Amino acid sequence: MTSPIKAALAAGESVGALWLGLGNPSVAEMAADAGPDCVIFDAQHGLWTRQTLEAGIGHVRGRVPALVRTADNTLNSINQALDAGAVGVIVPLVETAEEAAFAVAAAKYPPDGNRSAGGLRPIMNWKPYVASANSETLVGVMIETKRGLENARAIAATPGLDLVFIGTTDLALSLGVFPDNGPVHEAALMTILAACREAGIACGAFTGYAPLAALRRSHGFQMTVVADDGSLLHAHMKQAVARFRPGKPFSLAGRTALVTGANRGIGVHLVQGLLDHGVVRVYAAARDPASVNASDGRVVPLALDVTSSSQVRAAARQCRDVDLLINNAGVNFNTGLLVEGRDTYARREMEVNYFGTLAMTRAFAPVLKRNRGGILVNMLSILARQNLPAMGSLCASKAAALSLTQATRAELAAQKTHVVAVLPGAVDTDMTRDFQGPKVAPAQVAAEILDGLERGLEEIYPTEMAAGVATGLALDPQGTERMFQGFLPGPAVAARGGQ
Ligand code: 3PY
Ligand code: MG
Repeated sequence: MTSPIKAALAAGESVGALWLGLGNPSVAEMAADAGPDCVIFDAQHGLWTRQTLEAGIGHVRGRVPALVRTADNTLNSINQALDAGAVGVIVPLVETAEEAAFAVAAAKYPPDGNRSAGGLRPIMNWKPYVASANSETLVGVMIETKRGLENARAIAATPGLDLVFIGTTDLALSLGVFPDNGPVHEAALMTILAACREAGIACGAFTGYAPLAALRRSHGFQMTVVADDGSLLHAHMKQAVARFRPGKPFSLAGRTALVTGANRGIGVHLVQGLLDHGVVRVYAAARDPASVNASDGRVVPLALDVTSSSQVRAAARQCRDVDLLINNAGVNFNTGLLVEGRDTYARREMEVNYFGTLAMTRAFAPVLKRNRGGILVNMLSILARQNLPAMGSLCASKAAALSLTQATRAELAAQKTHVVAVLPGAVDTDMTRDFQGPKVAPAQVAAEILDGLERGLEEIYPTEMAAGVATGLALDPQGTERMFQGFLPGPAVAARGGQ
């Protein structure tokens, strides 16, 4: 038995653990497949039985080092974890040097300690196992109480101890600073870290998610937890349910809508869809109102360039009955950010997609307020959430507009305006002429948008592509970014634009 974890910690390296509490051996196998430095089976708060722990460790053994956070500081708990094949134990709630010495002794065979001989896995490889177990088994104790903190130096100096692992949540509870933690908690962590440094042993801290684990690593904590199975599953389940669950349903019938960019692309179909849903009027805005199809008497063509503040103000004065504003006008020059001589394109995209949306929002917020809050819809793109470098500046402008949408939702909540972000994938319009991948007909996208509006969604992801990317971003944001990086063509595609 070798313990690369013990060696790594002794060499001053940092390790990131996956924490397993669900008690499911198959989840342990998935955790090992993810390739962490080690996995920690939580036998204190986790759902492991002796049988499932034995099976779980069997699934990961030989691939990833398995540690067990024991149920408690007893001979039995520590022995059973090691008998199951763990390369080390982390013993909870240790408060004194005597308790730490008890844990060390329980993890070592005589004459060094009082571990009892037995267990299927040790016996399978009996003589070599016993010969190396005492020196290679990692023994860690958890400091996670005020009393443990007070005794940190004595605990860390316990002979045979390899690691102090801080139970950050219990420590916060014990110090009376849960859940905000703050400076008292931070100082306690640093005190324990310093005690471990003085004693020449490793110090770890429970973190629970990767960015915090990386931060703690930078502080010198050598063992952190990058994720735990229960929280991962629960968080993803919750957000999946929330994404699908409708909000307060809205009826489109009887509304007065204003759609910008109404003469082409999705805009044309939004206007038609709204008419089909029974709106009483649609102001169909375009820079050239003659280009708008006004064959239905409810369509009112409106001359509007969203980058012209005077035209935007005039529209808000004229269209005082609007209770559904769809900021659909947009421009895409299909250009990478660093393409020589394309600076004006990036500015133009910001002007239309971001500042145009902002101007319309400002001008129409009072109109919507007068009309019982109404609905404000911003046509963004899934590329607002993930940059596609081939059209890098378009994505930056859409990301800015998404951020604007979030702020708007908060600012207009008091006047009961329902603010919606629409984030479609590739739609078959003039703007995507150069895009070779699968594109969805704008009529279908418009129908998907109107369905989402009626269901009261705050974020609508039309097209299967957008739904897939949104899921990829939730599950694996870095993998999604790398995938999009791969779509960058050699020479920049020809520039095209249009509002
Ligand atoms: C704590 O934070 O208290 C722990 O024991 C980690 O699970
Ligand atoms: Mg704890």
